[in-house]
Amino acid sequence: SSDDITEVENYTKSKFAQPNPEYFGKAKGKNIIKIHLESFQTFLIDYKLHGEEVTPFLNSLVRDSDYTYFDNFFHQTEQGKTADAELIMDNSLYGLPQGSAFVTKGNNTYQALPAILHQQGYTSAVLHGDYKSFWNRDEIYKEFGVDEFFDASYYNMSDENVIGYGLKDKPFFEESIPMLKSLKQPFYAHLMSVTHHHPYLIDEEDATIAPAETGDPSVDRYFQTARYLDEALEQFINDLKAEGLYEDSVILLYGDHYGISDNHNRAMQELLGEEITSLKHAELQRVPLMIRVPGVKGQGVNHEYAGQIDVVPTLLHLQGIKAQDYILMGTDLFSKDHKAYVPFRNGDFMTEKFSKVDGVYYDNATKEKIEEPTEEMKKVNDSVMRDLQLSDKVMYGDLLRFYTPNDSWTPVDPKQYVYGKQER
Ligand code: GP9
Ligand code: MN
Repeated sequence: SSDDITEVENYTKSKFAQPNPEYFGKAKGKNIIKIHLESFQTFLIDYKLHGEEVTPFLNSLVRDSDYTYFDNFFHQTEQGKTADAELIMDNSLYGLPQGSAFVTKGNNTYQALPAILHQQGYTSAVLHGDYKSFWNRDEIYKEFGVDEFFDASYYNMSDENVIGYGLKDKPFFEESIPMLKSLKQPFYAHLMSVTHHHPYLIDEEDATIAPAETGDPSVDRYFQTARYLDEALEQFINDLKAEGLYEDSVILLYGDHYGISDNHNRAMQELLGEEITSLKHAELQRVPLMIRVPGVKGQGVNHEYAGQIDVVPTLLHLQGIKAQDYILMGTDLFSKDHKAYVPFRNGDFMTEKFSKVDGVYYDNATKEKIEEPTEEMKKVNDSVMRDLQLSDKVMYGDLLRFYTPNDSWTPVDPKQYVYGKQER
């Protein structure tokens, strides 16, 4: 009911983090190019296999003075995997404890980033080399207000172009360039790679690094598909530059979720040279976040503890849009008031100094279990529970139906959107 949404609104307003004036409005009117790094975990950054960098291009972005790289950024997904990452990163609401909200809450009302940006004159697009109905995208994107969905039907899906779940990353990024050029500017474009996906299949001619040698085949290939993605990205960034689409665009790269589950701890142990305890496994849930804002110097490596939930308020403030008008569970990464705790969907969490993993508190420095949590730990735990509980209330109750962000808000009309090439 509208009482319930008032409770949520009071909460999100109370945890609102004031924007940092050095960043507020700096990306107003700029194109936003958001790049999904499928199954990409942070441990790959600067990792060397057989004495070689696995992802030299992404490593170079970490050192590029235009970029800010968050090395303590975590995914917060559950069973919805990619779809959870998309939901969280476009809505600053959590996925559900079970199943995929994309599927079960695909007809809820949302006030998602594409719709918010639409109010500022933006066109939004998702580009992805799989078919539109996967994860129910073709339904929920309408609720998000995604203007164009370039799914597999727009790409050359011939046999030699496809492996695993869909189109190979190199042809995907290459064929995406004219689609980006066709968009009315400013645009918010979300490009989703897919080759670096379990079980990490790769054609021999695409493999430019030898597999690892743990004897666990999917783990061993994980490095080869990561290298392939890295090469595809380098090509894409070069193409954006050549087409004049790079210079004045925000570039954001993120990992959606882990690629190596805890079924592969033996192999991971061998690769990382340390035991994969429950705490270590939680620490491995880091995924990269890199952001480049034209005209703003990068910070190099930013060590703030943060999660996918924080991306929407960050982007809104870069646009000069007041994030407190919206129901958002995260806080702006560039704000000095950013809330530096990372809830996981099961109620565990991560902070710089301590964490809760499988319900047990740990001291991150000593790696020891903590029998009696401190007041500070209990406070973080309460905030985590509240975030998840109120987000669930919004999702299960479809509460954004009852919420009007501001006077100029026009609710999204899902009937206005049609996706897929054949139907046009
Ligand atoms: C498929 C792709 C994979 O379209 O996004 O989704 P995932 O299995 O990672 O959730
Ligand atoms: Mn995924």
